[in-house]
Amino acid sequence: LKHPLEYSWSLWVFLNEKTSWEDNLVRVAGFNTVEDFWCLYHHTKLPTELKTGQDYLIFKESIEPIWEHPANKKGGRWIINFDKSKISLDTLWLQLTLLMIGNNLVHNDIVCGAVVNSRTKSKISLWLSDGSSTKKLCAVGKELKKQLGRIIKLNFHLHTSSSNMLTL
Ligand code: M7G
Repeated sequence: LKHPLEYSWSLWVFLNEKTSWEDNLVRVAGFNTVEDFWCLYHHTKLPTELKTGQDYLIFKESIEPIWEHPANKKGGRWIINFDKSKISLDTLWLQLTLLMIGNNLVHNDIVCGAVVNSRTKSKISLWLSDGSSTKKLCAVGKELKKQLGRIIKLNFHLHTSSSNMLTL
């Protein structure tokens, strides 16, 4: 017997090989049990093993990991700034993934997915569907701070804007 997750999820990779942004997005696999997640985890590279410019994206199965998708259109993301000397990108990514797929945050209904960008300055972010409810966004942000160690700062950006909407 496998242990079911509350939602079904997809792992995507952004390959950074093609000219058009969208052509780089590839859905790797789906999972909806704890066991299938770990199987996928052990068969894929760690974020730090990706090439610079590549991303991992884990999203609810019904949501494409793009701003244009209806679930993301009016939403935004918490960008997680952390102390790289105290926690590694790989560890933080795993911790965030487990919180998300385990339904261990708050307002799990507005959680769309999480992204790790392998860059010179790598980033991890959590995408939420409802950018209008400051109360809900902050509740999720505070929960992230409470549950993830070594977070320096959280910045919320709407997908439609590059400016900072909230800081925690
Ligand atoms: P990024 O990969 O999120 O961050 O966005 P980075 O600046 O650290 O690399 C880089 C660029 O990719 C954006 O400026 C857009 O041109 C494109 N891009 C990123 N996202 C997430 C999307 C998206 O959801 N839709 C579209 N159309 N382009 C995107």
